[in-house]
Amino acid sequence: MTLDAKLEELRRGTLAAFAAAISVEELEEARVEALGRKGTLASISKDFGKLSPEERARVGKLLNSVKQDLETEYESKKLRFEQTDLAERLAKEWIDVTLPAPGVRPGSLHPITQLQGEIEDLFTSLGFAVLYGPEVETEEHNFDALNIPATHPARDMQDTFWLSDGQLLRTHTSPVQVRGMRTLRPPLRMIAPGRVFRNEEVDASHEHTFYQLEGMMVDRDVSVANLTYFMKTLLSSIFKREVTVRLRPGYFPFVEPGFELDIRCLICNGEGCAVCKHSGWVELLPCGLVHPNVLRMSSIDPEEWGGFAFGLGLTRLAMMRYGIDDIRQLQGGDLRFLTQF
Ligand code: FA5
Repeated sequence: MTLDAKLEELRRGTLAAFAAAISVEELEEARVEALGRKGTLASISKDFGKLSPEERARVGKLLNSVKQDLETEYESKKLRFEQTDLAERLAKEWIDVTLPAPGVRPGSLHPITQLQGEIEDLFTSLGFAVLYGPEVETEEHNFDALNIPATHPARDMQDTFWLSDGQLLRTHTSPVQVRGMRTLRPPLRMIAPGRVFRNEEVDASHEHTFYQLEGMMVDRDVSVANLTYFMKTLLSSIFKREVTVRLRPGYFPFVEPGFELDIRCLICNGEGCAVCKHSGWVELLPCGLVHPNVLRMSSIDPEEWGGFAFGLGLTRLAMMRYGIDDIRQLQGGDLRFLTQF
């Protein structure tokens, strides 16, 4: 076989081997075999001495072109292997930097707990004690001692979960007023945050289990002016902005006179939405002056002492404060939602 033929054979054979290589190792093997120090090209070169000077120049050109072709093809295939390899590694090592870091995630307080803490701090600074009554209550504390005897139609206002032993799940935090009056004795200032239960149809603003915060002050010469002062102080501290409020007459057997303090809906700015039932107002804070019968039933003389009381809807207040348009979000325990606060 002539040297020309051997060189053409080497070019064809090696290009085919490069094309067939499925790994860098195979590619390298084919390169060493063709272009290595002891490779085919090196051994062909040994026969150069036998050629005439003209032939040597011609075949030398051919040899250089074969060598260059093979080296170029080798480099480009090697580069392709490296790129594929890199792409695979990147795909494998890809990380989502928006995912939470592994390990223990820090907990956070439920928005209602945060709000409760703030109100406790505020009222403590105003000289109020913080009381926590039981969730399972007696009928006497929840109703009778609050001027709601068994036959009173006001019992129907709070559809109650009764227990088989005659006790009940408290329907409001007002029974803690009774416990407070009986243990602290006047003059007294107390608040009582806690969970309450009603047999309610659940919707965007009603839950069967929700939170209230009761407040009570019993002293000499307590008037609606004192009540208004504390309510304004409370709302401006919570909302840290101007809120529009209105006082309506409201009926609760344990206060006289009784009021409903509504705030203009902060979800829709009063335009109407599911939370305010399209009225523009949200009922937040029933309140009033303590009924003389209630004082009497806790052995406090209404001739000497008077008081005010309020029952804040803590869950609804959290909705207004954080712009939450469905009460079920607060009760659902979904951490994706709750950890935003
Ligand atoms: C009472 O529970 C009275 N004990 C409040 C009171 C205390 C009046 C002291 C006077 C003096 P009412 O049923 O309106 O009242 O509930 C008080 C607040 O709890 C409401 O204004 C509302 O914000 C909230 N609330 C009532 N029902 C629900 C419910 N199903 N889901 C969420 N919040 C509710």
